[in-house]
Amino acid sequence: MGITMDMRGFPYALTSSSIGVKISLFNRCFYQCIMVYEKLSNASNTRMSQKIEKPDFASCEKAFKAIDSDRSDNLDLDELKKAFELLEMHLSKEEIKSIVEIVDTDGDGQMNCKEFVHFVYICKNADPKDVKTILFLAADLDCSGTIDKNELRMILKKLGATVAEQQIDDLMDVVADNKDGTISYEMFIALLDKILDFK
Ligand SMILES: [Ca+2]
Ligand SMILES: [Ca+2]
Repeated sequence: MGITMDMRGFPYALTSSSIGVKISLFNRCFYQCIMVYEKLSNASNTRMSQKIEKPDFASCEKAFKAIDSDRSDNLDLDELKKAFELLEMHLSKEEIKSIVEIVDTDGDGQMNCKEFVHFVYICKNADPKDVKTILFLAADLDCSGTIDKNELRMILKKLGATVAEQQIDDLMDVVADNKDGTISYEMFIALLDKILDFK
C-alpha cells in the first residue's frame, strides 16, 4: 500500500460501527446491478487495475428516456422496477429505494438523468466483490475519478456519519493528495481501510 496517514483528530463519528452496516447495504444494493451490467456489456469488472471509465452520456440519456415512461424527466420506483425486471433483476421496492438513495443527490426520491448517469458509472466501473471501490464510485458524484470536499461531505452523510464542517476541513488536509486539492482513488481506499480497521 505504502500510503501513510496522520489520523490525529480523526473524527470519532467515522469509526462508529453503524458505518459497517451501511457499507454492507451499499454492497447488497449494487451487487445485482453490477452483475447484470457485466452480462449486458459482455465485460468482466476486474477493472480497478485499469483506468476508471466515464459513462457514455449519449447512451445513458437514451436508456433514461426509454425507462422514463411518463416523461417526467425523473425515474420513479415503479419505472425502475419495470426496467430492472426487463433485465431479469427481481429487486424489491425497498431494494430499489436503497439504490436510488445512494445516487439521489437532490434528495427527491427519484433518479434524474444526471443521477442515472452516476448510477451507470458505478455499475460500469465497480467490481461486485469490492465494496470499497463501490463506495469510491458512489462518492464520485460528477464521475470525475477523484473525490472533492463536497463529495466527501455527501458520502459521509450517506454513510450516516455526522461530521462537523471543521472536521471535514481537517480530514481534507490529511487525505487530499491531488494537485487540485481532491482525493485520489488510492487515498480514498486507504482512508476506508483506516475507518474499517479502527476499533
Ligand atoms: Ca433525485
Ligand atoms: Ca468527483
